[in-house]
Amino acid sequence: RSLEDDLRHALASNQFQLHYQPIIDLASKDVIGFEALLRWDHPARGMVAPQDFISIAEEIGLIVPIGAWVLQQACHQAMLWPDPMKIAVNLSPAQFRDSGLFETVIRALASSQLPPQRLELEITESVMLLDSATNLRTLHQLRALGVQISLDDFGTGFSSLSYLRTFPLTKIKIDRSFIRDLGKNPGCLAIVRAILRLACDLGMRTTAEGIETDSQLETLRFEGCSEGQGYLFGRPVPADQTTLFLAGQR
Ligand code: G
Ligand code: G
Ligand code: MN
Ligand code: NA
Repeated sequence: RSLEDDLRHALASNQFQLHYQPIIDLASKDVIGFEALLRWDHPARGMVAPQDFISIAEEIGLIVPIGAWVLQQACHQAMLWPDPMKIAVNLSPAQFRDSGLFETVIRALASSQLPPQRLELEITESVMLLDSATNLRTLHQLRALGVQISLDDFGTGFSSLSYLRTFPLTKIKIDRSFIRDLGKNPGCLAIVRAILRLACDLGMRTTAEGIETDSQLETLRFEGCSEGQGYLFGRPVPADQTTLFLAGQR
């Protein structure tokens, strides 16, 4: 059977799991939340990575029910962490093409009782480029609830900077390609500085993705980046291991 056929049965067969990667406040080094990352435990192939199935799920419309499951699961998990620990959930542009996205978020918040301020939705630049009027309205509705909106993988897409002003974003996540070469390539430092300055002046928080070394961490703290994520702090782990990150503090 094809991966596509298997994907159609994966949700009902409970083959999806969420892993959680810690997000750190760079000033205090406290864990302030986690990003939920989808995993598919395929009965024959083992763990299938998101890049190998998300695009298929998008093409055949399955990302809508899968995305709804992710939101439910992530919000319920976040309720097991101390308030105000946050949960970040990735949204695919295809979920915006479905008119039920706002209702889906409302349902996940209502059934979990998670305060909306503790939910961060990660969107990519393509959400601002395509159907931007409709998506802008949906994002304003979500912001009005108190839900936070992060722009993921920033710097790699094709959007214009003017979207940063028009869209109700609360955070910019700097793509890990800029962090990787921070110490080697002076151009990367220049770009990271410019993004941090821009985000600060627009009143947004910043997360640096893919921090792997102490030297990257120190540079980003010095430059005023608010939050960080990466293997230096922790890899994505199953839900039951998130408490280990939290036990270490307070
Ligand atoms: O851990 P990593 O390989 O998990 O994730 C790879 C990519 O898959 C990330 O860029 C992320 O945006 C995407 N991704 C992970 N989980 C989800 C999810 O629940 N929904 C969507 N739409 N994308 C996800
Ligand atoms: O695009 P998004 O940021 O949502 O994807 C997160 C992806 O980045 C996941 O695949 C996750 O496993 C990966 N990731 C997280 N931290 C690091 C890191 O420090 N180094 C590298 N190479 N990948 C990372
Ligand atoms: Mn992300
Ligand atoms: Na990213």
